[in-house]
Amino acid sequence: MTSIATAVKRTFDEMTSDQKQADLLRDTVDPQKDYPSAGMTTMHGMLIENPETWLKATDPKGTGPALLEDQVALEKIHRFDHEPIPERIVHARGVGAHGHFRVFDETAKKYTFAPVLTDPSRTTPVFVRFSTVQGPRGSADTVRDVRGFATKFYTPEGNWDIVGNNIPVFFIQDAMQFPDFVHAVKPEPHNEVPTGQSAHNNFWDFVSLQSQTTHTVFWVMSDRGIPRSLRMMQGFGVNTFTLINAEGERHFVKFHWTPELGVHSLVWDEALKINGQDPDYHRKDLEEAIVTGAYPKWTLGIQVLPESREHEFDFDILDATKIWPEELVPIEYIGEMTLNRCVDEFFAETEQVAFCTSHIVPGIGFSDDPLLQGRNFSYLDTQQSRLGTNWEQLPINRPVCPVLNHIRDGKHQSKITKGLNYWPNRYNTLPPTDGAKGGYHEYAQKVHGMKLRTRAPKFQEHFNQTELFYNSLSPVEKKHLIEAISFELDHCDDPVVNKNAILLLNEIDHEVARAVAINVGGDIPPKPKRDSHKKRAVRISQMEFAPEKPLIKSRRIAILIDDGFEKDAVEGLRAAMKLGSATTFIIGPRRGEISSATGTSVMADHHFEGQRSTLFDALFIAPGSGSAEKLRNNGRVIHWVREAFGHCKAIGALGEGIDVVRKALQDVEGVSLAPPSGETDDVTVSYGVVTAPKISLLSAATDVLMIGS
Ligand code: HDD
Repeated sequence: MTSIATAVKRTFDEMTSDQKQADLLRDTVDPQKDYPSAGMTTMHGMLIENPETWLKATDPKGTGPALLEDQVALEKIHRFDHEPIPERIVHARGVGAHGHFRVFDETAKKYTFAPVLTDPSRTTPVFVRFSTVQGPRGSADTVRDVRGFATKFYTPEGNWDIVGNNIPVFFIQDAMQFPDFVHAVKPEPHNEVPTGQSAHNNFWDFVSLQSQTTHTVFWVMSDRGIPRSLRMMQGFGVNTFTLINAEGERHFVKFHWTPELGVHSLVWDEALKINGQDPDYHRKDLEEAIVTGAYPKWTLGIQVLPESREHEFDFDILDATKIWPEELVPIEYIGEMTLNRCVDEFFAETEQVAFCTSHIVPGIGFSDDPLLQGRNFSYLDTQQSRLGTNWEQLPINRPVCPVLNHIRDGKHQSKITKGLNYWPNRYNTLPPTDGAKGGYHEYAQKVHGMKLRTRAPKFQEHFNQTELFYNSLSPVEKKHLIEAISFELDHCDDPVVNKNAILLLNEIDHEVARAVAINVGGDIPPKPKRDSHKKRAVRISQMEFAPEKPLIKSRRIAILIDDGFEKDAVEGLRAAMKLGSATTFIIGPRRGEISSATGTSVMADHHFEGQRSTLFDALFIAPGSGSAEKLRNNGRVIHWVREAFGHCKAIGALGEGIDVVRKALQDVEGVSLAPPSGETDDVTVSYGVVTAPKISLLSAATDVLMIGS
């Protein structure tokens, strides 16, 4: 058997500059590599003779009762029975990845002395977990929901967690209401329906009675609630935190993650279909991007306000249902995060990772945001019940710096600490560290007041920013929002709920209320008393997040072929797409070799029935008369093209492939299938024209078709 020493050696050989990865390797075992000739053992290390058959009291025929004395069998079954741990009460379904964070320069030094935000020579390892909120662990990825975006920075000063979402505001202002809100959005208690959806009576009942929820409800009902990819969404810390600089001054701060690829969404019909076609769509998308080297990236931005400006606005800056509009408080972009490594084992890493808003490092502080104050308790508490007392010792959770204190024992204690377990002690071991030497020094905030269960006056206003959000959307985004609310209310069969919801919508925008009422058969409310302010804000519409230089990086392009296709055209397209870091997939009549017109063949990645157009960003129909003829007469292929067209995807075709598109779309009103004039080296991918690297093959062709928006 290969010795433990070999495993240890591998650990050190494989150490990387990523401190956290090196740390995790201490606990990572790869039996195939580390113990190639070892045999299976019990949990106490004894070699097992037969892991397949329970010990029996047999008769000569080999049958007989199983014996309870079989310790190997008992251990196997016992450990299996105890595999599940409580799933997260919210954000149960998630996917995680490793990466790193680096600041560009010392911009943030004005505000904080935290090296993670100010030292450009530092590379901080991170672990990010994305999640949906409502559904259980086994629910689908593309449901309409808020997405969690939680980041753990492993810094030498301790772990720092930003436990954020892809939406900058939250449903409620005070943590005391969280259990009610979660009970309302979760499946209804009598029948545990619906899974992964907010389209039900209880959710809309709660929100229609709580106008503070409207701002976030509008964000979720917009296209933000159905992201195309976890890599194409923003992240927000949501709560207001504070930064403390070397001079001891405090600033309020909001954290923003902005994706390199822009902000993109599915259309609702796609989202619904993908839920069934590939419930793991977002998980696989993240893995595919990392494995193919199209590493997801976000810049970290901060919105900062000195203490002196706290009361300057018509909203309270500590109210988590409000944004700080960028016109009022511009964002400073200070660093970049890259995700570049998938997990080795889902349970040990993604399931056991535990985030806490209370995990901060010197130079960063909390604020009196009442939602944050409650969160700081809840996360700590929930990890105890999910993972047990010593959850911070789990490899994915432990910091890269030493953890030294007099806290001891508890279930599953895995550290053996020598010496005394109390402070003060006669040896002066582990003395407290002064703020000047790096100890966490609490900011001397002035506190005075009465003990009251109350909310600050500006917390009472709930509609201005909801309207601001709606006004700032593009016409198509507004249309989607109205359709989304109409879908949700269609699933609420209690007339009281519908009536209240429509009345609440009316407070925000009469036209929205009217349109929804017509769709769901409700009464059209009279014009509201509140005067609309008609204001708009920048960078609310996701259309405003297109990258400066459009990208096709990581986009999935399906190339439809059949026997007799033109191989040069397909290979040329694939090469060109690869240059732009897009991924191409050959879809054919079978998953196997497909012969080209010249006799050579290519392997199809999938067959027409194995995948659907919904799973790709663009389609290309290969030229070649034999291929086109078969494709044209294949109902499923015609459906691929029509469906992709319906979802506003780019469709490209060359030569005879154009006839396939022509046939699929012949009866679609307003579609002109004339080849485009002029430049032909533009490749259009959904949600924006994207210039691909010059595709000489396409340019040289006489007959080229590109449709898309
Ligand atoms: Fe929370 C999980 C984000 C309000 C209580 N929350 C959780 C996760 C994210 C958020 C991303 C998943 C973390 C992971 O991947 O493990 N939560 C938010 C945001 C909020 C918010 C952005 C508003 C600003 N949460 C919030 C409140 C409470 C909680 C007000 C309770 C008072 N949240 C929890 C929790 C969870 C959680 C019950 C479940 C699992 C966990 O913590 O680790 O404690």
